[in-house]
Amino acid sequence: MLKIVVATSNDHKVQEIKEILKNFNVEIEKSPKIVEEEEDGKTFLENSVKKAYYYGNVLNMPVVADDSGLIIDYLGGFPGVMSARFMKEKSYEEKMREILRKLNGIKDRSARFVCVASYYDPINEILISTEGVIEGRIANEIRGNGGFGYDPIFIPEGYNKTFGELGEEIKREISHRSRAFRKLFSLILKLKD
Ligand code: ITT
Repeated sequence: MLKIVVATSNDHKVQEIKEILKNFNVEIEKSPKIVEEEEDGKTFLENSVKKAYYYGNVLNMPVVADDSGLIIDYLGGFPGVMSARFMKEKSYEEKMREILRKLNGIKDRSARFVCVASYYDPINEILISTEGVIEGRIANEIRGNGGFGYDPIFIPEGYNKTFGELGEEIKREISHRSRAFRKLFSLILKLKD
């Protein structure tokens, strides 16, 4: 079975990626804690590749990394690549309240979650990146406590409930992360054939 380390410090991501890849015959492990380079890229792709390179080269083994975030059209794409760093010292409850405040009375609530997943194998010098997107809108209030991060204010297209209310199974079916990682692993497993 193929063993791959996930280059992240976010336990929620590891858990989601493990579940997403259940049927792929791969073993997913969380990376050991190593001090990470700053995520200062301007795009999800730049940050995702940076994480994969950094961890892959330090650990000298194949790794996958994910850079993701919430894009809100009315706010010009904010928080976007800043999703984790925006109001860094504050709780997600406070970050979500601030976003809801910025959108107070605004009709255009369109938004999307984006995930760029990267695989880097330093031994064979292989780099693959894939993108997954889930379109949706920002709710009028915080709803549900499932998932993590901004899940309680994001309503995916085709539903009337937030990711915080919909539960793991539905999120796993349709999320930006599952779309990116399913594509990534179909490509990785083709390489291994
Ligand atoms: P690593 O860099 O260590 O992987 P991180 O949490 O800092 O962990 P990112 O830099 O990719 O990860 O930031 C992504 C942020 O975007 C994350 O902290 C959430 O705030 C938000 N986000 C991404 N995917 C999400 C999801 O599925 N549900 C809710 N919020 C999400």
